[in-house]
Amino acid sequence: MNRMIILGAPGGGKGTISSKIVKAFGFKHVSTGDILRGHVKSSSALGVEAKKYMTEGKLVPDKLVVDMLKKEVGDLGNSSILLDGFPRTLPQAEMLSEVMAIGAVISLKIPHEEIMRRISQRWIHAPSGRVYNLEYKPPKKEGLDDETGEELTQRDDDKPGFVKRRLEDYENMTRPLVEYYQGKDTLVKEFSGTESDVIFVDVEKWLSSILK
Ligand code: G5P
Ligand code: MG
Repeated sequence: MNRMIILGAPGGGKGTISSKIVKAFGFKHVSTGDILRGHVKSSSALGVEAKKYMTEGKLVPDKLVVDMLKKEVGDLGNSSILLDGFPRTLPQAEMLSEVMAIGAVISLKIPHEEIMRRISQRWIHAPSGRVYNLEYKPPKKEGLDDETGEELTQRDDDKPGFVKRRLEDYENMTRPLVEYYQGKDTLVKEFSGTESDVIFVDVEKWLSSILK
């Protein structure tokens, strides 16, 4: 039970709820989006390739992401892992099953209108992946990261046209994974709502009951 996935549409609060799970249950948070943005920032070979897709909100090819993930989790030994943003397609899920057994899946179901509103207000600290929202979680000083004081930026793929495409890809390619895992020996629980703090109360209860 020490390997979990958090699934949910772009802007659905995966990162926000993951950081609460990490604090409460001590999982290591592995977000493929954050890792990919790190590669783009450092202009590694992978970053240069991934950028072509990411800036337009398209999924990065499966093989690139799977190889990256294998490297990332290979260094983590037996620690508890929470995968955020991976797997995103059926082939990724199949490849993941060869690397680790998934004990539980948290699936977030958030209305798309709420997501469009949130994303327009999102600012991030790119080096750490810390996420802010002008309305929900504003930085202490406008435009600056709370911990380092460095500048916050907006994500290229948060432009409204790209967000629409990301939501469609989620429905077509990622959401079917809920059924995929329901058909396996994996606990799957769906959480719906519009407020991450409220949703987390239920997530925490559920995790406390299954992680006993
Ligand atoms: P990412 O980085 O995985 P997405 O698109 O799946 O990107 P994203 O946008 O990071 O997901 P999230 O983590 O689900 O969203 O949501 P979040 O950041 O916590 O919350 C969104 C905003 O809402 C924030 O500003 C937050 O503060 C605010 N918020 C949260 N809760 C509330 C609330 O209750 N109320 C309010 N008002 N606001 C709230 O992937 C990026 C790209 O990387 C590539 C793809 O190109 C992808 O598009 N990629 C992959 N490609 C292929 N395969 C993979 N496995 C890939 N993984 C990444
Ligand atoms: Mg995220």
